[in-house]
Amino acid sequence: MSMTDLLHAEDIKKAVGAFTAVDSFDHKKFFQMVGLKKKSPEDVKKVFHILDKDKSGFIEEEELGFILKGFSPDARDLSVKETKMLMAAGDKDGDGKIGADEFSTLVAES
Ligand SMILES: [Ca+2]
Repeated sequence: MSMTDLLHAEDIKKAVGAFTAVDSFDHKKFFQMVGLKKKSPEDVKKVFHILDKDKSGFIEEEELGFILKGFSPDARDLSVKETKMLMAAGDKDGDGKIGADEFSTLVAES
């Protein structure tokens, strides 16, 4: 399963392209633009599992920094500031990582 099996390549390109400037990342706009917000809960879970590179069941801070690359290999890494802000938004139970349910909530809130 790759990201383009779930989301339109053109939407991914536009969404990644909208946040090329460092510290411009807005996850709510990004999840809308990339088409994730419109996807079924099952598909959102599939996207989560793609982003969970080491298959630990969580998106840890390091993986979160590479989240854009999970959508498009040539995308930039998030800055430390962007990564911390996204973690703060997504990590509802404060364990320092984002689980599948937390990811679904983050997308639903977008
Ligand atoms: Ca992980």
